[in-house]
Formats: sequence, C-alpha cells, structure tokens
Amino acid sequence: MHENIEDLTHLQKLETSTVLQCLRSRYKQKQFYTWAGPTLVALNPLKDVPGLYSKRMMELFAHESFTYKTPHVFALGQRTLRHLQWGLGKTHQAIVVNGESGAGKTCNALYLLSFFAAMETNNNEVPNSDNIEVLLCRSNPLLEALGNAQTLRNENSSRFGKLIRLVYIGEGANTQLVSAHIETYLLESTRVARQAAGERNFHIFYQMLAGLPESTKAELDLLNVPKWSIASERDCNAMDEAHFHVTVAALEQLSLEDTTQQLWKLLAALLHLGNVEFVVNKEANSWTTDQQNHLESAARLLGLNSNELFQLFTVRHFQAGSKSPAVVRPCSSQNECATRRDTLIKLLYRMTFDTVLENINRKLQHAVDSTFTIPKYLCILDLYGFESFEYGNSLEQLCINYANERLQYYFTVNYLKEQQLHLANEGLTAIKLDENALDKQNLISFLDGPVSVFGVLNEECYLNRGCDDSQVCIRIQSSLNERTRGVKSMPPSPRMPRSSKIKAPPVEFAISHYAGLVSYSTVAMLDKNRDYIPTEMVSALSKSRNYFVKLLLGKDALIVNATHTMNGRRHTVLAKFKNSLDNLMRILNVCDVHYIRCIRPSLSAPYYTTSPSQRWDEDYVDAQLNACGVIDTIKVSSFGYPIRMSHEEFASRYKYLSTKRPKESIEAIEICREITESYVQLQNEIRVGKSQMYATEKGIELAERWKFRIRHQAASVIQRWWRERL
Ligand code: AD9
Ligand code: MG
Repeated sequence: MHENIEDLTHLQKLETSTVLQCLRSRYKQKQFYTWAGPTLVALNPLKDVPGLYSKRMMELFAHESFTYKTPHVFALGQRTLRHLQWGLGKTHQAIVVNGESGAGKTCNALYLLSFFAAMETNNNEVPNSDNIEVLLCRSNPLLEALGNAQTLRNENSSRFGKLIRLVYIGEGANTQLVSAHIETYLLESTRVARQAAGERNFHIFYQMLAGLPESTKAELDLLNVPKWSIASERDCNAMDEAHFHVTVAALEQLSLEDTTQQLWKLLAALLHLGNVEFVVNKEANSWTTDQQNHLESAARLLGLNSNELFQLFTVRHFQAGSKSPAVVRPCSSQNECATRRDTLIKLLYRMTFDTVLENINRKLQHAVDSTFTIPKYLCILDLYGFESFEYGNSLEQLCINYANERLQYYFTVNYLKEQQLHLANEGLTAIKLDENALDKQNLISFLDGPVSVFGVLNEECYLNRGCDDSQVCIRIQSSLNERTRGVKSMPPSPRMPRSSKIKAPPVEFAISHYAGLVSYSTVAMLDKNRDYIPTEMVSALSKSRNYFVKLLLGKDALIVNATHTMNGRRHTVLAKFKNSLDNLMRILNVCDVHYIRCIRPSLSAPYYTTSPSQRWDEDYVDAQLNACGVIDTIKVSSFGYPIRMSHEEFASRYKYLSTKRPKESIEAIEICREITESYVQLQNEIRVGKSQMYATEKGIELAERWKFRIRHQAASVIQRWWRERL
C-alpha cells in the first residue's frame, strides 16, 4: 500500500520504509515538500520547477484565510511570520535550514527571504531601493561571489555558515521589517590558497578574470599570464562573465563602488602572491624567487616594499621574551615559505570578506528606537550540513559536525518537550518518553568540554610543546578512553604507507556522531587550530601605503589583539568557533524554532538527468533522513506508539470487540474507551487520546487477532443457524 499523505507523522505505520515510500511517491508526483510534524522536509527537485515559487504562489500562501497545512517553504514562512506578528509562542522566531551539501539549504533560505521581502513590498505602497528587503536581496549575489565555490558536490556550494536576522517592529498587520543583520560562521579560507582536485576557488576570482575590462586587467598586471596557481583561468565557465556583472551591480546598488576598485586590486594581489615560488640559495643561506614580476606586482598592489614582502615569507622572527630583541632566521624549507605565503593570502581574503560583510551590514542596519517598541527578530540559519569524507576529515569537518551535533541536540530536547506537552494535552501523561534521545549531551561535552577533543587540541596549541600528529591522536584516544561511547581508535587508513614490521603510529580517531561514525585525521590539525599569524606580518601590513589594506587591517588588528586571552594566549579556531556557536544557541534559545530538512534525492548533478525516477537513490535518501534527524523526529513523535488513527477509524475497524454498535447517538470515542477498558491486555498497548488513538504494533496485532476470532465465531454461529434450518 502506498500512502501519499502531506504529513509523515500521519502515516499509519511509522517506520523508515513507509517514510521512504511516501517521499518517493510524492517526489514522482512533483510534490517536493512534506511535513514531518512541525518540520518541513524539502526534496531538491534538482532543476527549476515552473510556478513552484512564483509570485502567484507567494500570494496564495500569504492570503489571510489560507491555512498553512499545504507543505511548502512559503507555508513555513507564513507560519513563522504569523507567530511573529500575532505573538503566538515566543517573541522571536527562527528558521533552521539544514541538510547535506547540495541538498538545497541556500535555495530554500533564499526563497524564504524573497517571501518575507515580498510580504514587506506588499505593505509598502512605494517600493524604495533603500528598503531593507531590497538591499537584502541585492547583497546575496555579492556574498555568494565571495563565499561560494564550485565543489565536487555542488556547483554553488556555500563555504560559510550564515544567520540572517530580520528585525521587525509593530504588532499584527502593522508589523514592519525595519532592519537586518547578517552573521557568518567559519569561512573556509583554506580554499583561497589551495583547492581539492576538481574543485574551484571562490567564484569571485573567475568572475573577475572573465569579466574585468582589458584596461583594468592591464592596470592590475593580469594580462598575458600563462597560469594562475590559485585560480586557473581555464576553470572559468560560461556563466562567470554574466555573474561578474551581477556582482558589480550589487556593489553599486549597495553603494560600495569605492570598495569595488580596491577589491579587484586586492584580489589581483592574491593571484600574484599565489604564483610566487621559492628557490633556495644555499651559499647565501637564503631564498630567492623566479617569479620576481609577480612579487613586484603583488607588492605594488598591496602598497608594500617587494623586498620586505619577500622577507615575510622567507625569514622567521623569534622572541624569547617581550623585552629581549627578536632573533631572525631564514625558513628551513620551501614548504615553510609556502605556508607563510598562504597564511598571508588567507588572512587578506578573510579580512576582505569580513569588510564587505561589514559594509553590507552597515547598509542593512537602521537604528530601532526601542523606547516605544520591542524589536522582534526573525532569523534564518543556513549552516553547512554534516560532512564525512572517506579520508582526511580534519578540523573543518570537526567544526561542521560539532555545529550539527549541537543543533540536533537542541532540536531533540525541544521537540521532546513539545511532544510531552502534546501528550499531556491528549490526557496521556503516563506515557514515558525515550530518554535516550537526550543522551547526546554526553557527546557534546565530550567534544567541547574541559576533558574533550577540543580540550586536547586547544591545550596542545597553548602549551606549544611540539606534539606531533600521532601524539595528539594518542592523547585524544587515551585521555578520553573512559568515554568509549564517543571515540574509538581507528586502523590506519588504506592510504597510509604500511610496513609489515613497523606498526604505523595512529593519526586517526573516530567519533560516533548522531548522523554516523566519522574518522578524523590529526595530520596538521594543531596548525589549523592554532591559525598562527606572525606578528611581523601584521606589523608589515600596518605600514602599507594602500589605504584599503590598512582599513582591512585596522579592524583585524583589533581582532588580533582581542584574540589574546587574559594570560596572553591566542584563542584557537576551535575556541572561537565554540564561542560563536554558544552565541548562536543563545539566540535560538529565545526563539520559536522552525525546521526545514533539505534532502537531495540523488548525487546526480542538477539539470543533467531527465526522468525523475533516475534522480531517486533510496539508500542515499535514507542516509540523509537519518543524518538530519527526520526519522528521529518521526520516532520521537511516535514514542513507542507508532500507530495512530482517528477515533472513528478505530471504532469502525474494531467494532466487533465492542458491545456497542457505531451509531450516530454513540460517539466513536466511547466505543474506543469501551474496547480498551474491556480487554485488559490492550490497556497498555492502545491508548485513547483526546484527539486520536495511539497504538503499539503489538496492540494492533492483538486487536486484529481478536477481531478475526470474533468474526470467525460469528460466521460459525450463522452457519450453524442456517444448517439447523435447512
Ligand atoms: V552547500 O552545503 O552550500 O554545498 P546547499 O546550500 O544545501 O549546499 P543549494 O541550495 O546550493 O545547496 O542547492 C544546490 C543546487 O540544487 C542548486 O544550485 C540548484 O541547482 C538545485 N536546487 C536546490 N534547491 C532547489 C529548488 N528548490 N528548486 C530548484 C534547486 N533547484
Ligand atoms: Mg549552501
């Protein structure tokens, strides 16, 4: 039997196979959205669906009398907006969009944003280009140009997490959007210096190479260069030039024209820096380069002296104490020079991203006079989904999966509480909840608590005692071995060289996340966590003749200083990330949270496949449903009573077990009560709720068996009656 219903929790049998069946049949019928209780499951159509997000559709969902029962992203938007406008639930609202890479998080978040923007435009009689909703929509292509990239999974993958906070004032129909703020999380800045095979750098580089006029390219020394090592021109695609113009238009519309020229200058400098390689001069115990032209161009564009710039890459400064003079020593390997060069590239890119974001935020921010009105927030969270690669999961994946672990825990706790309330309202207080769902807290403290994976990685960075990758791994494994639930030592990965005699030292540890087991590699993890920026680099940049570089640094210098803790230690990447997630959780805590779980039906690239059936990979969908907790949600909502049906249906199905007959004068609920009360064995297996029946598999099996027996007996009685009369 195929059930095609709009809410998965209404499935008669709540289990993975029926959920999958239902979603598959809906997908084939081009029904891409389904409720799972209050959560919206969004299947990625992998291509544009005419009319699905049209203006007409928005109007339909925005209509006062429209109930938001039909599953759609606009229905969730409308429900959230109603909560905010009419003060249903908490004052502030949040929508969390999650799912794996390419599942459709960013698309759904954008549709939500355009829905909220359209609601405002409806309210404003004359749309004004300075309106927040207009500015917000315009800022998106710019942020995507700087923060998105083509990956193996997604041609437009967001490489940063994003929280858009919309600020409203007023009540009911007079609620009005007045201000907004965009917060970002952990930009994947390593990508700017190096990309995995088959992936690209951030879009902006290719847009610039494809779209800048020749005259500007000449000014930036970008002409006649056979190859850029950080962003090959050969990787430019047909759309980059068109997207370049969209980015430039966004910069203009946000009145950031000033920034535009500076931005090209800085990005060109990064391209030049990426091409600088290092050659050792053994006699002079120093380094030279064959790419003097690129070094000169980079130095000119950054407003620095080329010699001084080269020194930053090739010479290390040590300082024993704050009062003792610095000791200077050439770098010991080509690798070390390249790492220092990449540190500068990453630092400059990160600062550029932050500065553009700051400018956007400045435009979006309108002072809200809170004397007369309390601002209400509506937040949209588009955070990277759970990630697990076969090899080489590193600090980035640890952060991403930790964030998902915390969001999932938050969801489970709150959802459980809501369900408890729901059951209490149903008059079923005696039902015990599955406390195991809360066990996940152990794993979170295991990741970020005082004695934890983060604890070890941070301590080693602070102590700086030269622990190698394998020692770090052993420390993570051994100091935490009492908490075996979360961590297991892993055999060396097949890529690691193995010797039959020498046992390879461990560099991998595994964590059993709610979404699956992930094996992490400790190779270079400490360096990534330390994210060391040499002080001589900061002081050289502060002397730049380019005011934009100084501007970038002025802000970041504060950050660099601020990243020193009380006892003079720099905050690590993990410490900063944990901090920003703590803040995020504080925001979510004061919000009613609504969820969109995005599911990608198969790994096939958008547009390339033709028939919908080709685009459905059952195992892959199953894994995602588990990973983003949809199955959990449904299980939680069934609490050991997975079968639910209306009183009427139960009464009509099991009328044989009752002495009463369904009649208009007798309410179905009375028949249900009579059945469960008269069959002692059913009492704990089938419960009568105020709005529906709750049953276990066993309860239904018993009821069916008795029904069969009674019908059989009745049939025999009738047969006997006839036989006696014939
Ligand atoms: V990542 O974690 O940032 O790599 P997302 O954000 O989950 O990822 P994204 O929204 O970028 O995925 O969607 C990936 C692609 O799927 C898009 O580029 C579209 O081609 C396609 N997509 C996603 N959602 C829709 C949709 N609702 N309608 C049509 C869609 N196409
Ligand atoms: Mg995205």
